[in-house]
Parts: sequence; structure tokens; C-alpha cells
Amino acid sequence: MDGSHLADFLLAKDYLVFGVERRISARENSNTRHLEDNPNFVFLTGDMTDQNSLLRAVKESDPDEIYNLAAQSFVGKSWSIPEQTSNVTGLGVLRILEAIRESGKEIKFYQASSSEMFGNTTNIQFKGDKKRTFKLNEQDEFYPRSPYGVAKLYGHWITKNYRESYDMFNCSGILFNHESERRGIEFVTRKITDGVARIHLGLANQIALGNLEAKRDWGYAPDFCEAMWMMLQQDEPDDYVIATGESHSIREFLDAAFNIVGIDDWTPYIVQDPQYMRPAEVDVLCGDFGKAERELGWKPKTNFEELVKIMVINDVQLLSQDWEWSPEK
Ligand code: F7E
Repeated sequence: MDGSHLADFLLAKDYLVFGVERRISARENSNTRHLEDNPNFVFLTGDMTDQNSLLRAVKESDPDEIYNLAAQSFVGKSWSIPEQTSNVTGLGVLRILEAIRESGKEIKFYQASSSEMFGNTTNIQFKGDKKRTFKLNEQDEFYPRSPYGVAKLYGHWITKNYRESYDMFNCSGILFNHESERRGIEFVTRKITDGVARIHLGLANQIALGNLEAKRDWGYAPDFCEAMWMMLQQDEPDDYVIATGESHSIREFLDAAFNIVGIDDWTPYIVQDPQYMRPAEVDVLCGDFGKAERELGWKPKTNFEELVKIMVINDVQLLSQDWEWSPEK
């Protein structure tokens, strides 16, 4: 999702963009299909677990900027594949940093850090006071709650460490949840908007979900990708929280999504399934984007209601056209 939005953004700024793609037998390219005929976009084959492929990607593209958006990014699955998650999401960052060092060039580097690194911080720091919304900033402590969060924390610290050790231009964006019509179907927002569209069109009659009480700070991915670029245009590298400053529960997301198709009471359509519960949950996340606003001049452009509307309408349109993903399309 982020790679395709960032590519669109950079291409509009006349960049020549190289996208590193991992080889898989069934290529899922619905988010990048529109880039294939663009003469300013080039696919390279690489893998975050393969140091030489990253060295070659840097050599072939000879870049001025590198954005690392690669990860095993699904928190829920990180308990099933903890080692692979650590290797890709954590050590993969080290491999890119090493490839940059090997190139001998000054290459600006952006690392996609995550609000999942804060994990349980809100509960610990604010003693679980559920009546208030606490906004986390760059100074708050990290307390990851999943193998994914732990791996992201490694990526965050190695990015900072190489900045300090080798004077590299490395920035981390601590991005809170960000979604779009290109979001993978396994993430809760898209799972809901796809399910709502199916229910609206008579194609399904329920959505199975896990914990409905969790609260997240949900922004719009294209807004957040602009912040990534802004970080690399600064004189000095630094780390920034990127968020909307608003937190909503899964229940509130359901309210907003069903409301768009004219359904007020969604309870008959939702079932709770234990398989979607996590061994350790992050109850609430809300970010303070004050530093990004002051130093980068960034703030979110799309609010929660607009985000939900974009996603629901897109899913209704996709399904109305009998759109079904297949590798040939
Ligand atoms: O879960 C709850 C779930 O999987 C959000 C990634 O981009 O943002 C994302 O991580 C919440 C959790 O995203 C279902 O328990 C309930 O509390 O959409 P999600 P995430 O885990 O917050 C961060 C910032 C990243 O860095 C990650 O890469 O929703 N939830 N029922 C469910 N979640 C899912 N996936 N499926 C359910 O059925």
C-alpha cells in the first residue's frame, strides 16, 4: 500500500522511482499495476533477507534517497512467524543500511518505524486511565507488545545507531495506523469496508472480527507518504511521529462504515471469532504530530470520516464491477 502511494507521489515530483519487488510465485500487483507502463518506474527484484540482492539494487538504481517500507507488516501473524518477522522487519533494515555503506555514496534513508513500538506505553505511562486520550510523542518510552513491534524497534534503533555511528542521513517516521483503498484485506479497516460493501450488495451477511474495543489513530496513507518525503528534504535527519491525533475504536469504525450504506444497527452483521484475538493486545494508540507540524510543516489532510468514506465507496465500486483479483489482470 505505502510503496504504491509513495511511488505515485514521487513520480508526480518527476522522480525516477525504483521499486524493489520480492519474487513470489503468484504475483499480486493490484496496487502497482498502474505503474508498469510508466517509463519513470522500474521494478528491481530483491529480498530483505538477501544481502546481495540489496547491494545489487542499490548499485543498479544509484539512488539519492531510499525509503524502506518493506516488512512482514501484519501484527497478528507475527506470533505465527516470529523468526521470519524479525528477519525481514528487523534485520532487513540493517541489510539496507549496510548496502548504503558499501555504496560509499551519501544516500538519504527513510525507515518506516511504527506506533506498534509504543505498544503498551499508554497503559503503563498513564496507568490505564481510560477516560482520557493520551497522545504519544517522540519522547515517550517504547513497550512493544508483539514480535512485529519488537522487530520494528530493532529497525528503529539500528537506523538511529547508524546515523550516530557513521553520520548517515537516516530518518525514522514513527507512523501511526494509516489506511487507504489499497490496504490489504487482512487489516481490520479494509476487512470492515470490504465486508460492509458485500453486505450492502447482498454478497455476504456477516463479518467475523476479534477485539472490538481496541482504539487506533487512523490516518490516510497518501497524507502519511508525503510526510516521509518531507523528512528527507530537511537539512538534518531526525525522527518524527506522524499521526492524526484522534483515536477511534473498532466499534466507531463499524458505526462510520455501516452508516455510509445506510445501516444504523450493525450488531446483526458482526460475529466475534477468537481466532482474530491476539495473544497480547495494544489497547489504545493516539499520536501527537506536533513536532512534524512545527519542523516539517506537515499535518493530516484527511479526517476519520473521510477516510472511512473513501474506503467503503471504493469497495462498493470494486464489487459492483464484479471485480475479482486474479494474477492475469
Ligand atoms: O489491527 C483489532 C486488532 O491488523 C488493528 C499495521 O499497518 O498498524 C497496523 O497494525 C486493531 C487491533 O492493524 C480484527 O486486534 C479486531 O487491535 O488492522 P490491524 P495493527 O495491528 O494496528 C501499525 C501501525 C503497523 O505498523 C502495522 O504494520 O484491530 N482487530 N478484529 C482486528 N484486526 C485484524 N487484522 N482483523 C480482525 O478481524
